[in-house]
Amino acid sequence: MVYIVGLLALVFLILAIMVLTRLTSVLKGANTDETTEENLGASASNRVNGFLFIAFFVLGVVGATWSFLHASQFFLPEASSPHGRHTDSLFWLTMSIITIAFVVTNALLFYFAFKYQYRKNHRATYYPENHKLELIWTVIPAVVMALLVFTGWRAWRDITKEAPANALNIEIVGKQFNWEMRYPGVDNDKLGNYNYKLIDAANSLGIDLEDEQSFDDVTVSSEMHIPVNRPVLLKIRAKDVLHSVFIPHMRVKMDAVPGMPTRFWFIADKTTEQMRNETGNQNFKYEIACTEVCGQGHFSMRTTLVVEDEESYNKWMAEQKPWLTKNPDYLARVPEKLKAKAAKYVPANSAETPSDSTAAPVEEGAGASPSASLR
Ligand SMILES: [Cu+2]
Repeated sequence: MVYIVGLLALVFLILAIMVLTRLTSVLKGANTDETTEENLGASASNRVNGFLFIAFFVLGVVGATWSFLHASQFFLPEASSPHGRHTDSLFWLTMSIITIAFVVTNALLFYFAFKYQYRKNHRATYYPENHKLELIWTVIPAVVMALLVFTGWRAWRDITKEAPANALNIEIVGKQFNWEMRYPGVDNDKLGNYNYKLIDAANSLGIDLEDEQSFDDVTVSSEMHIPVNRPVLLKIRAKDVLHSVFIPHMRVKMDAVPGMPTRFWFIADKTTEQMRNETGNQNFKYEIACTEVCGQGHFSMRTTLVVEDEESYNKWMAEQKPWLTKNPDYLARVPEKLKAKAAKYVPANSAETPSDSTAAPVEEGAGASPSASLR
């Protein structure tokens, strides 16, 4: 690789020197005698260069068109959310405008290089300024750009503003190298508080058990389930380094930043099943991936999003056990006045231990979990 770069650098250096020596000889010729042999040579090569400019432009347009059509197989799949379709329309609007502007300005650039090539006895017109022209090419792009930025800002505001009241709040936490999700549970639709200081081997999300909303919270790390046609608010966090939540079909993409919670709300309007029928691919799965290179295992940081009807979602949710149920030792962390409420989530046999011997819950738990020594 280094050799190729070095070789290319050498080739370009030689080319640059050749161009410079030619240029100085042409300039010298123009200054002294216009009919020298060298100058006539320059005129012929100008003609060749003029045609090359046109050829370069035509080849460039053909190449760019081919590359675009060839790459279309790698474009994002059809969107499965209203926000996604809106983003797509904004993207293609911007793309069309800049493509037209790019082709027109470059066509003129190359055409003028051809048209105004050196010709004997041909003098350039002195044309210092045209205010009207300058006004047109300043104001029109400025207005178009402002409109594009404004519509883009509105789309951004739509996904970051307050989610609708019936939104399902799901916390998604990135860490090296997987995603963990927390659901508000079946008994209330609120996520309990968290605190990074409470993170330990079992409580990987730092769930705060002093908040009674936490008791029924459910954690999942295999796949994310969401109901179709219902707003979903993702509350995004990261535990170690930067990650980024990317759900291509939903056009959801938001950084997960340690210490700075981010959010994104969207509505999925096609179930996984619907997509399987539409695409004819019975193995179709919505993907949640990380799009921030976050370390050696980054490539594996992906999970599946299951979009299903409300009924199957509720059924799936009912099958999940609250985090506290799976970690009964943590009942010791619940403040005394809330213990009765929390006990509901703890299996009967393990619930007895901490409540019967409140004097020594720490010792009881110490053997079972590394967390019990805290608080
Ligand atoms: Cu990553």
